[in-house]
This record gives sequence, C-alpha cells and structure tokens, in this order.
Amino acid sequence: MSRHLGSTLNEHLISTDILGEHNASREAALRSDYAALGEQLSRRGISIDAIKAKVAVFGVAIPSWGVGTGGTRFARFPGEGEPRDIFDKIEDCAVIAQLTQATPTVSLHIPWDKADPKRLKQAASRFGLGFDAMNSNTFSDAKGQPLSYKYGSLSHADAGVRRQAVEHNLECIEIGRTLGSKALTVWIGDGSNFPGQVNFAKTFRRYLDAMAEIYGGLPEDWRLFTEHKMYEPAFYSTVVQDWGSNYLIARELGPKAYCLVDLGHHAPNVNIEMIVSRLIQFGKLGGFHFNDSKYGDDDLDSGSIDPYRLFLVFNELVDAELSGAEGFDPAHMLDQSHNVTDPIESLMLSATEVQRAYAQALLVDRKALESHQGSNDALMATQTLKAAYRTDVGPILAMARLEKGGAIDPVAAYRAAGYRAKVAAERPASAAGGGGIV
Ligand SMILES: [Mn+2]
Repeated sequence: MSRHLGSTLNEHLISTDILGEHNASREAALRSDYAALGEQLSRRGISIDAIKAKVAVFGVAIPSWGVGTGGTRFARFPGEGEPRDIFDKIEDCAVIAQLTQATPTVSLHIPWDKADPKRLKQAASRFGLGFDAMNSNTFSDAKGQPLSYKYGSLSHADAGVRRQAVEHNLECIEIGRTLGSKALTVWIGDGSNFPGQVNFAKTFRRYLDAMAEIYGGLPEDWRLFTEHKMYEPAFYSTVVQDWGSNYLIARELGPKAYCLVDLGHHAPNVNIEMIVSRLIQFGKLGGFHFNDSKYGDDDLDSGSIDPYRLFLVFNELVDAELSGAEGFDPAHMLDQSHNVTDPIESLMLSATEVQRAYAQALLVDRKALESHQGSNDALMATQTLKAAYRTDVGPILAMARLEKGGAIDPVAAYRAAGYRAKVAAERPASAAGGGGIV
C-alpha cells in the first residue's frame, strides 16, 4: 500500500522519521477503529469512505496572528519561542498544516505582516501553503501613520481619516493580489462609548460610502467580507454591530460583498445557526471566523465550550451544500486568542474540531429529518441531529490525516518532535513580538 509520507516536494519542519514512528505505533488501532465505525455507518446507509473523502478536502485557514501568544486588555504574557515576524509565523503555520493536513492556507494581517510580497510568497510556497483572505487594520494606529483612528476610521467624522483608511484597504488588496489571495476581510472598531457621542445614521452613511470605494478597488474575481461584532472596543454603540447591519452593507455594496460570521461576535445565547441559515438563503454568507465563547469574548478555542453549537452551524452548511444553494462557497478561518496554551497545539485541535463538526453534520439523516419536520415530530427530529452529533468521527478524521501524510494524533506527534523547544532556542522572547490579539 502506498503511503504519502513526505511524498510531496514540500519542505517539512517536523521530521518525517519521527512522524512515521508516531503513526506506525498507532496505525493498527486506528484501522481497527475505522473498520468498526465503517460497519456501524454502513448499517445506517452511510459510506465511511465517502465521508472521509469530503473531510480530506475540507480546509480551514490559520490567521497569522493566531500563532503568537494573545493577550487581554490587562496584560500579555509572551510564550516560549513565539514567532518574531511573519516568516516565523509562516513556519509555525507550516507545522500545523503538516500534522493536521487541514490548514492549507494562511490569512495575513496588514500592517502586522507587512513584508516584501515576493518573499512572503516564496516563504509560503516552501511549505506548499497558500494565502487566504487579507485582513486590514484600521482599529489601531500603525507606526508613523499621519492621522489617528482614536475616534474611528471608515466612519470617522473627518474626511482625511476616512481617506487614509480607504487607502490602507486598497493597499491590502494590492498586496493580496501579488500573493494570490482572493478576498479582503474588513472589520472596524468604529463606534462610541457615550449616548449622543455620534449620530448613528451619519456614521453608517460615511462607512457605506468609504466601503463603496474599497469595493470599487476589488479585482474581478475577489470577494469582500465584512465582519460584524456586537461591541468592543466601542462599548455603547458599534457601527457594524450585528448581522442585520452586515446584511445591509453587503446588499448596498453589490454582488462581490458578503457577510463574515465570527462565532464570538454575538450576544450570549444568540441563535447563530439561524443567522447562518438566513445569510445562506439570501446569498450573502461569505465565511467564518471560528472560535468559541462563554460570555462576551471571541477568544476561546473552537469547540472548547459548546461543540454542539459548532455542529448546528455545520448542519446548516451541509444542508446548503447538499441542496446546491446558489453561490454557496463560504471561507473558513480560525480566529482565536491563545493565552494559556501553546498556540500551535490550540490551532491544531481547533482545526480538528471544525473538521469534526463538518463530518458529524455529513452524517445527519436528512431524509428522516425532513420527514419528522413534515409530521411535526419534534422529538424524533431533534434525535436525528443528536444521532449524528453523538457519533465519534475521530477515526475518520485520523484516517484522512494519515492518508495525506499528517499525524494520527497531531498534538502527540508535535510534542514528540520537540518543535517548541527547538524554536525557543532560536527565537529569543520579546515582550513586543508575537503580534497576538491585544
Ligand atoms: Mn474575527
């Protein structure tokens, strides 16, 4: 049987010998678990190989800033061997991609990742990585920037500040064009902290006009994603605060504009899966930032708090995929902040959790579900979802990884390879470096 370990021309940062040993010691158990699950699924009329094939081509992008240690409003505690610049970040992303085989692309943030685009492209192609959506930043002031974003950016009362913010976004498109990116994600922190501080309608109008200019600079085959967030840093009102405003933006701007849903950017208990369904139904779902949240944050690891909600989101996505919803092609990206874990380990597990939710959603018996819905059998309808959710799809994910040259257990292989200790010796800790979310 052919094995794909190290079969590509990509450079590997985790030794293929260590990875081979890791997999060899686990392969027999995995094959046995996979066969048992295959038998169980076949009784349910599902081909395990067909599910595995779908999982194998499912990818989620890694945000460049995610591999650095994050921080809170109070402090940032640098992690050992964290990346010093974008080239270190690309190497960390390559490790995640090698071991999980689920993260083929990196999403850059400008200006944090600003570098010669040709060098960036070379650095990524060494490891076979591509570039996902570009992310602009008008929520903090870059060094040497003439005008400040303290009171907003694209919706600022001053035309000069708005111009500067538009130009920055156009520059992000230019850089992304060289890198082979196909989308720009815009999130702004604009809003207010006091009632009366801003005029809601005027700020939104100014934002729409500025966004129209950015939209005008999009290449033909690009998409523009706007990301809503209920609050923070503005704690009284936010210009792009919810999916309703976001939908209005996408509709006003035109057919290349879509809404991006960050799971952590909603009020607690909001029915996010229904928002996802609405955006799909009206052709405006652009993509996701995956993370999890307990209260009002957008920082925790995907699937770490409420994996059932992640499954329910994917239930909507698979429903759209199978029903051939028009123009349905959502982008997937992780967006979380790691403060108490090794970011590489968190990102590997998070990518796996996203894949897991996808695989579980593929197992939903949709004919049965439709029939229960038609006969108002609420109990059996919800049990149909639970039956899929309760299935341990771990062997499917692990087999897909193994066959693509990844690790059966990515975290165990990563620890065995000693990557963090190696880079800790090469990358001196720096309080300024890291570029996590602050
Ligand atoms: Mn986000």
